[in-house]
Amino acid sequence: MKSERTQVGIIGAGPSGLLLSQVLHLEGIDSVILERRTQDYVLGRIRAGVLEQGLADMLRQAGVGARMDAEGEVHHGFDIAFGGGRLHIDLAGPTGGKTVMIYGQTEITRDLFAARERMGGRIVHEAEDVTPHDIDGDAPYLTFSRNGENHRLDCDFIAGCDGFHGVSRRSMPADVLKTYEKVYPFGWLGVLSETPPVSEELIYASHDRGFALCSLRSRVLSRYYVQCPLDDDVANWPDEKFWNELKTRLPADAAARLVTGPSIEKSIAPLRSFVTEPLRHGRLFLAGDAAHIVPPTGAKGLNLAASDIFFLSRGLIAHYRQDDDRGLETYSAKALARVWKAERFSWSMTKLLHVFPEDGAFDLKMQRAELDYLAGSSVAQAAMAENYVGLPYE
Ligand code: RFL
Ligand code: PHB
Repeated sequence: MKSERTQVGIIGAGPSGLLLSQVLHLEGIDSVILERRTQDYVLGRIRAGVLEQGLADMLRQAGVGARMDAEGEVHHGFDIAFGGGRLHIDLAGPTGGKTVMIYGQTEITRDLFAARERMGGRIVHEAEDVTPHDIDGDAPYLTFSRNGENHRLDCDFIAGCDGFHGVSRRSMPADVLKTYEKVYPFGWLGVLSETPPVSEELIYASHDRGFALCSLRSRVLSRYYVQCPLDDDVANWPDEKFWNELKTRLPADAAARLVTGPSIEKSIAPLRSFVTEPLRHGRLFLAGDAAHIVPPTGAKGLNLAASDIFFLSRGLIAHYRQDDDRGLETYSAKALARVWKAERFSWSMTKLLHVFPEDGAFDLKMQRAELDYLAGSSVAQAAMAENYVGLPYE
């Protein structure tokens, strides 16, 4: 058994784990990341694209904001299309100038990997059977195997940043955890294509055939989604069929302008709301998708991972710098307070814009009344903008 020691053992090299490791490093705190996959695999996942200002600021402070600021796009609003018309939601006006940044999670991850490498950060890829031990005691450790060899990593704390299917959450005693979950009866079929985006800003479209979203990564890279049945398969969606379905669900002017092309990525993501409480047991802390999932409609998943890392890193820094454990003790409550508000927003956006197979005539009238109310109320639009740009970190 090969042994080593670090201050914070991090499971998972997604955005949560990488950002935590980077922030801690800048404060002189040592960490090791154990990741199950290869770097290429992690970078091949196409996920989030909308960053709140809080996340963008964290990346800048962590020294990984330069490419985002050069290549990302600042968006001041987005459109909601319904009933043949379009409603513009202004973000900056009602929020004192707050905006969102359009920059792909893949690029954030790439920037963080590069920074960690430059600064000599230790990331163990293809770490198998990662297992936390003695999280209740003062000397926790992780075991894993790599290339058939067994390893042990001793640490002061363990950060579970290993996503929804990771091992961290399962390592907490079952009688300590309480989970809350809602699974939606549909998924999102996403397509990435090297075509100019149909619109400068995002369009969220509510249509009788189901929801559709026009998003982008750059002026030459578009990201589109359509709501699809939960048990659907990408094999059922040749490009031609996808583009036709998307056009049907978009307002006529956008459909007419849409530039189509071969898809370079196509995948289906199920929609789920999920929260586990608490986020800490002993010396194991959960952060990001390991602890909570939101349906992507509110664009909050990655942003919640960032606020978790903000609270957790502050707690760890105060522990090592000032011998002050209050931040670690309040981590779970502080992070969860923000998580639940984003859960509410993501759930309400999902309810507002999707076709729910079980909905009757009354539910459809309620959904339409909600959209009409939003269209006629600057107060409702301001509330949507306030949530979309992201609620404060404290
Ligand atoms: P991740 O990204 O899942 O990373 C977890 C890492 O842990 C590794 N791992 C393990 N390593 C070692 N041992 C184990 N046993 C392990 N098990 C897992 C995994 O290989 C992986 O590398 O979680 P993290 O870091 O918490 O980041 C969360 C975000 O990825 C996620 O919340 C967002 O992508 C959600 N999301 C969006 N969020 C936004 O804020 N804005 C958006 O616009 C947005 N759009 C989206 C999204 C998610 C989507 N999908 C596919 C779920 C759009 C989509 C389609
Ligand atoms: C994306 O660009 O992938 C994206 C944008 C907005 C969302 C969800 C996903 O609400």
